[in-house]
Parts: sequence; C-alpha cells; structure tokens
Amino acid sequence: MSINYNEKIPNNVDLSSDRRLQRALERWQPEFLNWWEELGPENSTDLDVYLRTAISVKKDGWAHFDYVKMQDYRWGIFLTPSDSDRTIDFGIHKGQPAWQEVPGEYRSELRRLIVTQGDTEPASVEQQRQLGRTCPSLYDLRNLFQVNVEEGRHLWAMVYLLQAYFGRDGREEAEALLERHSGDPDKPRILEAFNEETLDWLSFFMFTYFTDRDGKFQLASLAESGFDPLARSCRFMLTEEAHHMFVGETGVGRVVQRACDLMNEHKIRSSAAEVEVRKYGGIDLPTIQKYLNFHFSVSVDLFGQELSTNAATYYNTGIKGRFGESKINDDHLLHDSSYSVLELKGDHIVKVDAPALNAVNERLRDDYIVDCDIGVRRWNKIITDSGIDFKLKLPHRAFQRGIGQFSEIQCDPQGNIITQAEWERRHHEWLPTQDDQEYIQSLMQKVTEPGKIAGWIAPPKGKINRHPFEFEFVRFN
Ligand code: BYC
Ligand code: FE
Ligand code: FE
Repeated sequence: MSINYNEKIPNNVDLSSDRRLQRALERWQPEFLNWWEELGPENSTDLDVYLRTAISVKKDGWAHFDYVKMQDYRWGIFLTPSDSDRTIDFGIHKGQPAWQEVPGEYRSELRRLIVTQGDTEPASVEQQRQLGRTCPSLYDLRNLFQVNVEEGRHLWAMVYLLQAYFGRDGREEAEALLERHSGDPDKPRILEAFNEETLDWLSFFMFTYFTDRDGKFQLASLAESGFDPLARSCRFMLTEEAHHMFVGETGVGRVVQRACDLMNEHKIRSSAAEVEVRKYGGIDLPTIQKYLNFHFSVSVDLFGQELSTNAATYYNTGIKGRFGESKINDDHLLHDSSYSVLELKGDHIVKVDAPALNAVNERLRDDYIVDCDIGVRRWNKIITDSGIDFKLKLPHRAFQRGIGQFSEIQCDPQGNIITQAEWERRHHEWLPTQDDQEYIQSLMQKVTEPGKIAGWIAPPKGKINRHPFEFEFVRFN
C-alpha cells in the first residue's frame, strides 16, 4: 500500500503490473499537463510554492511539505487500503462482497456518476485560474494553489477509475474531461455551479466553504459505494477535501473579523455599516451576507431534485449510499420507510412524507445544510465577540433555486413565497448587485510581500506546517 514515487505516475495501485493501463495513463498525462498549462493557475509556471504532497494513505503523516513548481507536483493515484472482507452496506445487494470490477448491469450509471464527479474537479481549477492576480497575501496565494493542485489530483482519481475499469468508453470520457471547460458556451462543464467564474477572493472563500462542501457530501456518499475502487478513491479524496473547506471557513471568518475590527476602530453602528465600512476599505457584513446567499443557493442546487428516481436507483442498486451510511440505524433498504421533505403546495411550502428511497438526494441536502450552519455559527461568534449586533444566516433552501421544485417560484431568504414583481424589486437586497461586485473587485489588489496583507481581510491565526503567516509561502523567480 506504500506509494511508489519512482514511477512516472506516483501510485499505490501497483500500476507497473498492468502495462496496458500504465500506457493509457501515460498517454493521458501529457494532455493533463497541457490542460494545466493552458487553463490552470495563470502565470504560475515560475513560482516555487510551499505545498503539501501526499506520500502515504495512512491517517497520520500522509503529507510532505516542500517548495515545488506546480507543474512538477506529483499528481498520482492513491486509494485507501483495501479491506478484502468488505461487504455492501445497503440496497438490494446488502451483505454481498463489494465489487472489485464494474457489474455489467450498473456500468452506465457508475460511469455517469464518476464522470460527473470528475468533471467538477478541473472545472473548479478553471474557475479560479485568475485569482493569483489579486491575492491578498502570500499565505492565501499558497492556499489557492494547494486547493488547485489537489483538485487536479481528484481529476486523476476519477480518470484512473475510468481508464482502469471502463475500457474504451472510459478512455473517451477521460479525454472529454479535458475538453469540456468551465463557462464554454459549446462544451460547458456538466453542473451549473461549475460554469460561473470565480472573480474575487470573497467568492473564492464562499466557494470553498459551500461548494467544496458539496464535494464532501457527494464524496462521502460515493465512499459508501458497492464498487470498491470508487469507495476507496473517494475516501482518500476526503482527507484532502478537509483543507479546502478550512480555507473557506477561515477565509470568510477573516473577512468578517476585519469588518468587525473596522467597525470597532471607527465606532461604526450596524445600521450604517455598508457605507461606513466601505469607506475604510473593508467588506461590510450585509455584503458578506449577500455573497453567502448566492453561494449557498447555487451549492444547494448541486444535490439534484428533491425526489429523484435516479437517486433511488443509485441507492437501491448499491452504487451510491447516504452520508454516514453505516452509522444510520435502519434497514439500509428503504423499501417501506418514509422521509420528510419540503414540498410546494400552491403558494405554501409544506412538510410531507415521501418514500425514503426517492428522497435520498434531499436527505443528503439536509445533512449538508446542517454542516453549513456550523461555520455560520463560528462566523457569528466572531461578530458577537467583537460586541457587534449582527447575525449571518443561511437563506431558506427554497431561495433562488435553479434545480428542483422551488426553481418554479421566487421566495425571500426567509422562505416566504413572493411574486416575480416583488423579486425584481427586492433581489438586490439579497444578492450581490453589480455595484457590490464592482466594489469587491476594486478591493482586489495583489499583495505579495511576506507578512503583508490586504486591507479587507484579517491575517490568519493558524500556521501551515508550523510556519507562521510571515513565512515566504511562494517564491517568485
Ligand atoms: N445541474 O434525478 P436528479 C465537488 C439533472 S462537488 C444540472 O436529481 P441525479 C467539487 C440530472 O442530471 C461534488 N443538471 O439527478 C466541489 C438529471 O438529468 P436527466 C460533485 C442537474 O442524477 C468544489 C435531472 O436533472 N459530485 O466535488 O440524482 C470544487 C434529474 O435530476 C443538476 C457529484 O455531483 C445540476 N445541479 O443528479 C471541486 C456526484 N442536478 O437524467 C469539486 C455525482 C440534477 O433527467 N453526481 N440535474 O437527464 C450525482 O450524484 C448526481 O448526478 C447529482 C444529482 C447529485 C448531481
Ligand atoms: Fe475535489
Ligand atoms: Fe475540493
């Protein structure tokens, strides 16, 4: 299970014993590097970046830190160790040995899920490619690049599965993952949230907090899969994912902190925050709330329809489970159980019981929302500890939806259904306006002197591998 770093493609799957697969992946590797060169982080080829690289799949000590050029990052294939006795935990195959090969009857569903997952990884790198231009500090620049190389590795993880287990059409899908591009009108990325550009760092922090967290929940469900190589790939991806959400949570937290510090320093009252905090170059709390509303609602869409026959099939056939499947105390079949979901009834949103099997997307969304709220509470603690009277809040799940039944209506962040006319009149109160975006954009100025930071964000409290904020995390050559 140790990682072989002597090979062209680092791996712990004994790649050299399968010459055909090795050759296929070695053919894909230069295409990946070309893609990285073209659509990865802009103007980054000469930089030495203090990055962590996976060197083991064990829980402790899996990462090694050093300066690397990103194009020399050791992208590779790492699966958590196999447990030869593993059985499937749910669905009609419950109790049977986990599959080591793709079952013929589930081939197209599995391929579709792997492709959808794989598609998001390079998409996020494409979305974030210009952020290096405007980094608020070297520490943040390094974190951006760390997230980017790891999303690149997540692409590798899915491409390995496609090439190793799906033969010719798997190879074609692997190519297509480099051909679709975020925001491309002809060949867009599959899921809508991955076609929006990430233009500023507040959006980046919101994205890594809310959208990478969708990654956490989707990967956790796929980590339950009866298809063992998929489960093991996703488990290892989850260890890397934690850092991405950390970047998001602490990033937003530091913007909140700075807003509060400015309010206290200049004795600004909450009611006048927007204008006043901006006068001093900070991002006011109401604007942070608008960005939160946007990124939360876009991410909530990523869970699909509330009631989904696709999701029911994935669950029933054992290819995608629920979050924490093995810890749930029920029959893991869901044939006779129900689950409470919100439903649109005329102009009201009501709770109804739905067949649990059809509601697994919604259940995952529920788990996700609970998790999102934890960070919001931490941000609110920063605000309260600063003695300021303001509360950030997740909007209602029906707010500004593009997928699912609520996409048919408009509602306010509290979940009250409103008319289209009222939406037109008031959405600027809830979502970033052109003005807000221009203001945020005006703050985005590159700061790259070690120990210095932009005026709209507080420095971090934590360290990276024992190195404080002042460390030279990126060297320009
Ligand atoms: N956009 O039955 P439903 C990450 C379509 S993030 C566009 O609910 P299902 C990351 C759907 O295709 C994690 N279309 O669908 C984060 C279907 O079409 P058909 C990504 C959508 O199959 C940050 C129809 O609507 N991983 O890793 O249950 C940085 C019916 O809907 C959308 C995954 O998503 C949408 N949002 O789909 C980097 C895991 N939602 O069949 C990385 C894999 C639904 O009528 N994907 N549709 O033509 C899945 O598990 C599922 O495909 C979905 C839901 C959860 C996306
Ligand atoms: Fe990822
Ligand atoms: Fe991520």
